[in-house]
Amino acid sequence: MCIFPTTIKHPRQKAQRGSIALVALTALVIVFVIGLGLLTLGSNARLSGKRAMRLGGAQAMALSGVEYGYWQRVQNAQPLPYTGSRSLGTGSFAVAVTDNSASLAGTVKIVSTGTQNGNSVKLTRILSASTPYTGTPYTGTPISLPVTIQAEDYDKGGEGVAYHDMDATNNGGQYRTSEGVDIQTCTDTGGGYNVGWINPGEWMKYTVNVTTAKSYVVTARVSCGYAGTAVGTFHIEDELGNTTGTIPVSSTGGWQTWANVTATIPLASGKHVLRVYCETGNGVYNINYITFY
Ligand SMILES: [Ca+2]
Ligand SMILES: [Ca+2]
Repeated sequence: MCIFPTTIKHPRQKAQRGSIALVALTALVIVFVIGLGLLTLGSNARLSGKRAMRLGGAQAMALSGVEYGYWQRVQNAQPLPYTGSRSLGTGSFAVAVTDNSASLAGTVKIVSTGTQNGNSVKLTRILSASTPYTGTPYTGTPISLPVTIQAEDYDKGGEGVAYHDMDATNNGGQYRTSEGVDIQTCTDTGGGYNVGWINPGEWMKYTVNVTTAKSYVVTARVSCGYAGTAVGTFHIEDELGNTTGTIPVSSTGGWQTWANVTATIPLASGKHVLRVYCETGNGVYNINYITFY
């Protein structure tokens, strides 16, 4: 019977072998071992779970540092070697990115080290450096945060690079008429334009420069003309992925009736490429602008 880990042994089991009342004692021993085994197994599982949880958290944070280093090098085109640090939750991780020519050409070696809850973590990863981000800021200069970003001022670089849109036509016919993002005239306070006809899986990127590292309050100026309970959702990503979490948009009473929805996004200082990503809702909402303060 092998229902217990092979490492669990009871010291009395050997001592009691060969006893006259073999059958009775064996039965007793079996019952005892089962009890002890269950206790030991449960205790080990709890301890392992706690250790795994703590170490897993630290490793995840170190991994985030690695991803950050990779992004700084590849997406943000930092020259090598790159060294930096990344604050993540309660931990801070040093990141070093160097050429990995010693092993494989066209790859970078990233080492992330830090501590969390007393655990020292060092993570080394080799990643390909073959896909740098080629989009550029709409005005030619990264948008400096804190600031208001107009939705229609997404980066230059075209479909699949600076944005993704389901069709190549600008269905609103305004502002950037040769591109696929759908832009129309906006009658919200301040005028200008808004992005509309937004479908799940569509996205826009914005190259920003963060001068003050902090958790920014994100306020998106949105509208939704559906009268019912239709709800669309989107989120904003940085190099570490979905950072704001899902932001829902419900009816505002009209396609040019505007309201604010808010979230938060922690950003380290330096250059970032933010991506506004539509999760759900076929043309359910418009976006005029998004503020980061
Ligand atoms: Ca379109
Ligand atoms: Ca706008």
